[in-house]
Amino acid sequence: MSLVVLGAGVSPFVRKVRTFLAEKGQAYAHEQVNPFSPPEGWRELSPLGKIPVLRDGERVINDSSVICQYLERRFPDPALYPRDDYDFARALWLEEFMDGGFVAVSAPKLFQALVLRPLLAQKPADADAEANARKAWDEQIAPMLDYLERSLGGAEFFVAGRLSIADLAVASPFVNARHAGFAPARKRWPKLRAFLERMWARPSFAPLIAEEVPVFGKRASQIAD
Ligand SMILES: N[C@@H](CCC(=O)N[C@@H](CS)C(=O)NCC(=O)O)C(=O)O
Repeated sequence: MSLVVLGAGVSPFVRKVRTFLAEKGQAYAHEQVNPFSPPEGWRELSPLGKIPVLRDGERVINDSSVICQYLERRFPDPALYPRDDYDFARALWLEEFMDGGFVAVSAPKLFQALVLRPLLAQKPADADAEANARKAWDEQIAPMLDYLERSLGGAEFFVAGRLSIADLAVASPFVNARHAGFAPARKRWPKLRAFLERMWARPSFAPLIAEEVPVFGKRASQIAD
């Protein structure tokens, strides 16, 4: 297989690349790599030590955003970046909003605190971690959800009425929030919640989520409507 995605499947960035490849209809191999306990020689493939890495034959590409742009040029159909200049910029911005904004808060305060650390320690999250996560959701994340709700409006997709990198970049990190027991409440963010459910049901997302749930997704049943 000439395309290989390296990185733990539960990473929102790895998931972004895998759903991107699935939406392109491209077959690939996936190799689990834990960036905190990497295989020998990992830094030669990933100079910053991060996942994902894409191998395309002898070529090595780093960073999920760079990888997706590479894949777009390598496999132009179906296009997953808008053609119009402004739409293109909006799609890139939404990707950055999620990667640099949403993930920067939700990864440490929700997923790592409530799912990863308890898994590694083999004991449930303590009351402080629960309270910190709730506070982060209410104070830091809720305004981001308001922004996403407004940006989506009544549309099916975030940009230009069709699936793009923006939709994959938004839907992927919310899977980790879901694993941690958080999703936008239907009452306050109805459009965003319905969008996420549509995206997670797509053939690009559904099998990946199904793979992850038995290990990481036990708290998802706590999600209120
Ligand atoms: N901008 C990078 C971010 C990748 C990233 O932060 N990955 C995390 C896992 S979700 C990682 O590899 N962390 C290990 C580390 O920072 O040492 C991308 O989009 O690929």
